[in-house]
Amino acid sequence: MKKGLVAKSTGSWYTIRDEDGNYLECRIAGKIRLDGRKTTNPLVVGDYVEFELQEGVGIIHKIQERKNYIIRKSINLSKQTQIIASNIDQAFLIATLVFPRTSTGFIDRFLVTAEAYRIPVSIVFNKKDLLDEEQLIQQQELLKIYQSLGYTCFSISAKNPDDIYSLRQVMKNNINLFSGHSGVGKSTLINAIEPGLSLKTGEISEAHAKGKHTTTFSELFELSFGGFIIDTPGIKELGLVEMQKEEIGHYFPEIRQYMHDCRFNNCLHVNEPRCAVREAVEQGKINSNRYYNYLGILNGEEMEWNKWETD
Ligand SMILES: Nc1nc2c(ncn2[C@@H]2O[C@H](COP(=O)(O)OP(=O)(O)OP(=O)(O)O)[C@@H](O)[C@H]2O)c(=O)[nH]1
Ligand SMILES: [Mg+2]
Ligand SMILES: [Zn+2]
Repeated sequence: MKKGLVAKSTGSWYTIRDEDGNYLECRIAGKIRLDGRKTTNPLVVGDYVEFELQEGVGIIHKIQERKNYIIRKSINLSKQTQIIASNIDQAFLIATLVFPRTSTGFIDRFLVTAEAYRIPVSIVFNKKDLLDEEQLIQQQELLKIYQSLGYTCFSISAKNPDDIYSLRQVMKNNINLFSGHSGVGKSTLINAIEPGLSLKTGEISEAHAKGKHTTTFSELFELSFGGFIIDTPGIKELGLVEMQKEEIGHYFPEIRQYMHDCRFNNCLHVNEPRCAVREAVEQGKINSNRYYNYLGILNGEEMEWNKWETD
């Protein structure tokens, strides 16, 4: 049996990278055992599989247990869950203040999802070249907040070679995931990082200042300087999956820091008496926008400023 890594999945066919670096088209054997969860996609980019060749076609017999994954639920429609990618060393959340706008609600949901599997996240604020003075100040403030929580942040433009150089340095020899809304520049950045790839990129719609979902399948690419990068389709919304209410606070580093001083050990930090987290919010030790986003996640709601309307 040969071993390989899922580089692309288009439904019934999978592109597998074998251990020698060759790419092969494969299908799943009828009897493969996948975990019981109902996801739209049984095998995902980043999965390690075992397969055999039968007349030039690979047949996948086994999937190795996933070290981690990023999973989401569509909030509006079917509530089906989808695994975006697995076995990631680090995730890059590509965000933009304008064209399109990424809300902090979306950022915080992404961070929570990644924290749940201890996937390190860097936040990459892209399209710096499009910001006016006031927006630059806003962005600096966001950077300060997230850096103080321990997240690596970048403020970059895909057009600036020095910025691309700094991204290459941190990506080297890792399996890196790029995620974020449509149109934030994921594929553009990957093209700049690895110029040979020539990935398709799309315009931003003038009317809505939103992307047009140019990338339609996740795909893993080799980096010539070492490691891999996974480009993904833009996501509109990020419904959280497999999370208990009591867990959510653990995935906010600043709430985690104060929660042990709450009077009740099952405190959800909403309106319980002697809640150390609320106290920290009142004293300005916890950013109130982050706290509101926590409440939004806790209530399972998209709060007004979190809303990401469909195109
Ligand atoms: N001005 C400016 N434009 C950028 C920058 N980065 C990307 N763009 C533009 O933004 C548009 C969308 O870029 P894409 O790379 O297609 O975005 P994406 O995140 O891959 O979008 P999906 O594949 O739809 O998820 C393109 O017109 C890019 O040229 C940047 O730093 N500055
Ligand atoms: Mg793209
Ligand atoms: Zn509390």
